[in-house]
Amino acid sequence: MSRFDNFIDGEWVASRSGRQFENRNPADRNDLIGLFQDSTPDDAAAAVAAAKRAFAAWRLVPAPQRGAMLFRAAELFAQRKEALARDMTREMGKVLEETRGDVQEAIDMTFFMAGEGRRQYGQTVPSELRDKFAMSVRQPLGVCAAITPWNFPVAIPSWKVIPALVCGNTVVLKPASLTPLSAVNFVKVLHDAGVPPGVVNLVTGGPDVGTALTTHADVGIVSFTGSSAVGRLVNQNAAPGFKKVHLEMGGKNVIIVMDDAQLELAVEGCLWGGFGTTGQRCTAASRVVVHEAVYDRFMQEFARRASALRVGDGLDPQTQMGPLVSEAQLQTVMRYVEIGCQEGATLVTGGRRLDSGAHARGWFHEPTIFGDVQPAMRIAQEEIFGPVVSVMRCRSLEEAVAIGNNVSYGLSASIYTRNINSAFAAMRDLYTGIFYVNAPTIGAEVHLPFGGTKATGNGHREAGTAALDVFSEWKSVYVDFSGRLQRAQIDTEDL
Ligand code: UN1
Repeated sequence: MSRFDNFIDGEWVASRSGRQFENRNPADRNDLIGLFQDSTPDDAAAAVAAAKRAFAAWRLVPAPQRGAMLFRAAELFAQRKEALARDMTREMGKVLEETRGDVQEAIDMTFFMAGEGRRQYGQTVPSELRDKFAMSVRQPLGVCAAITPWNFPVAIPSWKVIPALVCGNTVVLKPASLTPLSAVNFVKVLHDAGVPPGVVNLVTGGPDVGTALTTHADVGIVSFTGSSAVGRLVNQNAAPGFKKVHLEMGGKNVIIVMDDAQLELAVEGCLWGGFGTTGQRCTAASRVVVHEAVYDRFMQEFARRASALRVGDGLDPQTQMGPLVSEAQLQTVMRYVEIGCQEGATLVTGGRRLDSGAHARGWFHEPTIFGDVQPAMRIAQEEIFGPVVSVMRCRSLEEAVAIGNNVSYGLSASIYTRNINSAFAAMRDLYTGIFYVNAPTIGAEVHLPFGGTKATGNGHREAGTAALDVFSEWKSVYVDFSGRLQRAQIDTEDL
């Protein structure tokens, strides 16, 4: 039986609780992956203390040297890609092709951010006074608590930890309890790349650990990805201490299919956007709005293709869609299928749990499509985080955009059309953080900002150079070399 420890101050250590929790394969609950530390607030405090001590030296390591370490980490991620992907599929279920993509995202992010070691540009501006120099520089915030979800268990830690490090912060990572192995693998890469003890710490466990981190006086910034409900708690916990808080939360993303769309392409996009990662993405295309002129043709093909998807163990190369991550997630999906039926939507395909034969040991569900969905229905409003797509009709672009915007979330949206005017109008009018033309709502690249509006986020963006704004703050610096007191706004020279 493998037992995995926390990583604090460069050492693998057991929790003070003496307790562990199990990590099991969602495709086969008989497959016990290992035991992980069920940590306490004390463990979290020890990790914060280590990170605080390490910050004193880490902030002074020249940023290009921090970047050089991260270039090594990127190479190690690339070397270990296959092993990390296999571990990830085994612990959270998505198919191997996608877990390879998840690791690739971390590789890309790490190479990109390593380069920021030589940039992190500030501004130099002319002073309004003579013999005075004015500029702005980025400075780190101190200890960063990174709280990460199970659906992208290597990629999302990289979105947070890597930019935090290049900016000179130290980190305590608390991964979702469903994917601690990927977090262990992630931290090992950084350790092997030469990141010094205490600079990156890992504490596994439940909500107690999260609360300890988000309320700790020595944590300067919290970066969280997860549900909007938990994000609100994180925000509330962090508010009394005036911590900087970056939140990346739910989505109810829409694909609009216009009457002039390439239908085959739109169907492919909806399949990938709706059922990739078993629908467990914050960017998942869980809503599709189709022009009434092509609705029947679209639906026929979409349903045919969805029902043909092979559902199974993500490690099997034949599998196209893996299990749900946990029994609780499966139950949520089943509950929403019931809700959709009760609300009067048409169950076009799917709708059932798969639990016979090889499926009996895991948390499998059919790819499910509801048609004739009304925009106000719960299945069209609430994030399900599973393989359930709600399809609605529209009569015009304006109506489609209104439906698209009429949800509490605002992460990603897309339009399929061959009309450039429709594409630009939709791009301008859909109030989301990400927008696609003739592509599904998923597939963000690491060098552009990632995040959303409304209940999806709190105004920050990760990835791209926008991440530097999350993980650093500005210091404006004035150097007066006149040798006399010069008073800004007072000693104005007559022109
Ligand atoms: C998420 O859904 O939590 O754009 C992240 C995408 C991926 C990241 C998704 N690159 O779908």
